Amino acid sequence: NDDLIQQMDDPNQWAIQTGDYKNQRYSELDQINSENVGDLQVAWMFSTGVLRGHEGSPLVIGDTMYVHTPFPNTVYALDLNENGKIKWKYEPKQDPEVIPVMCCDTVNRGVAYANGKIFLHQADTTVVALNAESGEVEWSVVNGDPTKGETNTATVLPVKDVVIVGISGGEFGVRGHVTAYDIETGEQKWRAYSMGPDEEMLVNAEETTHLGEPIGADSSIKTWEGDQWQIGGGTTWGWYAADMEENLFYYGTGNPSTWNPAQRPGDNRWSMTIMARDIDTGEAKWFYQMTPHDEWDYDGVNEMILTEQEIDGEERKLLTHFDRNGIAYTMDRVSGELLVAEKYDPAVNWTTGVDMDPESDTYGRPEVVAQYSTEQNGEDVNSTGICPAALGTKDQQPAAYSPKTETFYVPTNHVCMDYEPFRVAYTAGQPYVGATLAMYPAPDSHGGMGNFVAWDNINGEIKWSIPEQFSVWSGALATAGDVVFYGTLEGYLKAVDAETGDELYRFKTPSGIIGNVMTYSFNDKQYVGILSGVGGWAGIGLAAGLTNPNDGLGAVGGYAALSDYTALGGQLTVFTL
Ligand code: PQQ
Repeated sequence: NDDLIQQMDDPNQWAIQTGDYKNQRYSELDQINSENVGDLQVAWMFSTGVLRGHEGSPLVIGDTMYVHTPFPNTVYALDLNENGKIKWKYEPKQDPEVIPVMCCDTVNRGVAYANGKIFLHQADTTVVALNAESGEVEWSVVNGDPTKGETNTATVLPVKDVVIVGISGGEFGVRGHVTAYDIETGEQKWRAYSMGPDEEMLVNAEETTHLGEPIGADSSIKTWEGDQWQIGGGTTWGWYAADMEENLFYYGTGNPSTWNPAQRPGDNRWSMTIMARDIDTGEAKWFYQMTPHDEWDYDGVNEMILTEQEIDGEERKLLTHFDRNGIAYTMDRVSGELLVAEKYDPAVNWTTGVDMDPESDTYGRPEVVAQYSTEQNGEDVNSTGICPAALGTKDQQPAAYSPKTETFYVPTNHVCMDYEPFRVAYTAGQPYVGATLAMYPAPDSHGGMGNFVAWDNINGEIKWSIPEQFSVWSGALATAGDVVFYGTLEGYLKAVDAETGDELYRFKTPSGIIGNVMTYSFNDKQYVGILSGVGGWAGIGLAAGLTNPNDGLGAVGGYAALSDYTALGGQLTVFTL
């Protein structure tokens, strides 16, 4: 896909949600830098007309900015020549019945661009290709069935001649999959399930590996009781990365369904797994299951950040992943070898760490601390004080990487939980959760529920950490100007020094920020853009008007104080010097 690659290589554009195929969220622009970022001013604002959680970011292609909204997933094309005058608007007609089957707010992580088209993956799983100039629908295809709890919140990955798309619904017993559609026609090219029979997973018993060993025949169904894999979760609602040289794309799979682990004995493969697959065929090259037989809802879908760095004196192609389970993994992305696995929040207590001895029977597995298990010998156990909470040390909010500082900038949660599993029966389209949760700040944190962490992925160490009152639910941006940006749930856009973490700028936007900071340049002037609009899982109390502390899968109580700081809104703020 030469058009998209050209746009991604041009730092004046913001052509893909993740910054580039490597998910680095790094910009070469340096007009705004650590010396002058304190002088930022608001250039213009735009109200999206929608009030729930605004994730993702706008794209900029040439003189046009593309802005999306949560459900109903309106897309605006804005003219940068006229401070955001509306060129066209696309308003999908979607059945509001999809709203109650979205687990964690009606968010959408943004549109994608390629070959003169804007791709929108709607909440109801309709994938639409819009003409980027006119907004006309060029093709549309339906990827799932909301009456069975299949929905979408993720962006799509346009790569080569396909768009690769995922699916949500792990809280409804949806069996996850990734699907490739032809970029020009929408025709389905292949689909790979996260679990089930080998042919449906697009795996090869001898050639697909797990930590260097072939996975063998029936690697998934052997790890489930009966046909539970058919409602096994492992949904694919996170971010996707691609390495064109290796012809591979990377993503992670979500929690096994139900949240009650006693109900699904076994390792529940391949939920909670990093997957490397061939872009053309979908065939799996390697897997790594981070949390076998999950007992805490630590979905493995967070972004995979691709870098080339020296490790043990050797230049390698790496993949770094900050998992919900509180461990940051550094892997060789060609072979799938595990190189580093360390906690990126010292509060993490459910595991003592990952077995790094390749000779050991439990190589690559986290050692679970019995006290924080939610199941013993097939029986439910109520556990208290588990860190992190189900929303993880980090959720979908993507980190950034600066090749200048060789540092990862990680928005994190610092939240713990009580977890009470209960028996649940599967009914299509009904919640299949099976646990009651309470969430609260980690005990050592003086009430702080988040940190903005600078991470060294080679040594597996925190460089510095900025405490935040609430979880940092916004995606970070690093720039060649040695500035790192992120948003806060109270609504601040913050800029910090890439080396020291010293705060250089803050501005309070009209609503809490769960969007991702982006930057672009137009007529030789650098701009920074951010969507405000509180919501997502952390902000679900405000977004959906819930007040019972256990509602919103336990998040309502944990984040109750947010309503003292911010209220609903949906707006884009664009800054410049
Ligand atoms: N979505 C958010 C958010 O946007 O704030 C947070 C979460 C989701 C989670 O923590 C989830 O576990 C989650 N799980 C699924 C799933 O299992 O299918 C989907 C989603 C989603 O689509 O947003 C979330």
